[in-house]
Amino acid sequence: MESLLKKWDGERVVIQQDQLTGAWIIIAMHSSLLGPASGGTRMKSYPTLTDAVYDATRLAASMTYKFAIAGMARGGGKAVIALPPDFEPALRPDLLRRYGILVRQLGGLYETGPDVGTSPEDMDIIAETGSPHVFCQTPANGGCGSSAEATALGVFSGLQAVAEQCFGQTSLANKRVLVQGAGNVGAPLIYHLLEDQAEVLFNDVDEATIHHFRDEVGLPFIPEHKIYETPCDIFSPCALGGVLNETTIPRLQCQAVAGAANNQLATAADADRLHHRGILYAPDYAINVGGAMAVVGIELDGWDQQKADAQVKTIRDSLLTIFSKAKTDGITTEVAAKQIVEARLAAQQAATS
Ligand code: PPY
Repeated sequence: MESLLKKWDGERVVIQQDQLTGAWIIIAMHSSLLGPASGGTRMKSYPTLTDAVYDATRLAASMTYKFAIAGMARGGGKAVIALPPDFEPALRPDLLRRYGILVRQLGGLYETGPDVGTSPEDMDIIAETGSPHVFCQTPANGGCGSSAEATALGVFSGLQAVAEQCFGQTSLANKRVLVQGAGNVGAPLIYHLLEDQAEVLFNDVDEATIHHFRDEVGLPFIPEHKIYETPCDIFSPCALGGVLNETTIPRLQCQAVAGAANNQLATAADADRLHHRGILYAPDYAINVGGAMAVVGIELDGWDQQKADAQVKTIRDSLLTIFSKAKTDGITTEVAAKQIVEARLAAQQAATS
């Protein structure tokens, strides 16, 4: 844990044990340079506390990069509520309220929203004690609700950039896209792709989701063990992170990887592995920022839906800029995106110091 925190370049981490449930609450605040550290609350079980802290710190750094690449005045943060394996669901609302108290005590240093394992309904509960630092409450509570549709629209716009870069076409028509994870973001993404005449293949682990897309929509279902070697034009990871690693990358049979999942690369070296295989990679934080953009724009800057959609669609241009910089400079897309982010952070640092 000590070496993990020493290596991390963020500002602070707050760790609190919830005595009544045995859950650990970890709030990682990576950067407040562009604005208050903001990002969702992930709620799940982890093998160890160190795994949970690792996830929170890495995800918080991604939020800094997301907001910076999208030109939003927000900093990066993320919270993890690491549940004990035998967690009793009836204790969940009170756990969320105690978490809300901690968020409010931080006084705006960290602002939260939904992530894997939490919903707009959970944000309503957190806001009972954590208000006003809670995004994405339900519309009934005055919030903008789920950001999944906006994330999917942004990923779709990113896929259009990939189609332009790789295949010289502005639509996804006739391109074979394998979507890994047809959940909150993957499902609306699949519908955008179908509307654009793409050929969609999918994988999921949830029986009802598999039934829907395989039997009702009629899409080919790719089982878990065949995902990485299934030939496709674009592989789109929309489930959990770490799927691009030294064992999966050599198996890929695609021209590009572009999807919604956070932290898709297991390590920094995996960007080089993709590059050496000639596979175009859309940096995850650049392509999946649509939800965060829409939420912040709508709830803080008063954007209407039309404005939010238009802004989210600028992800296409942002990716084309990254692809072109990578090509010109002979660097990976991951490094190109990182350089753009670092230049923006450095400019802000210079302006404020
Ligand atoms: C993400 O994009 O991963 C988020 O965490 C979205 C978000 C953005 C701002 C506040 C809360 C959640």
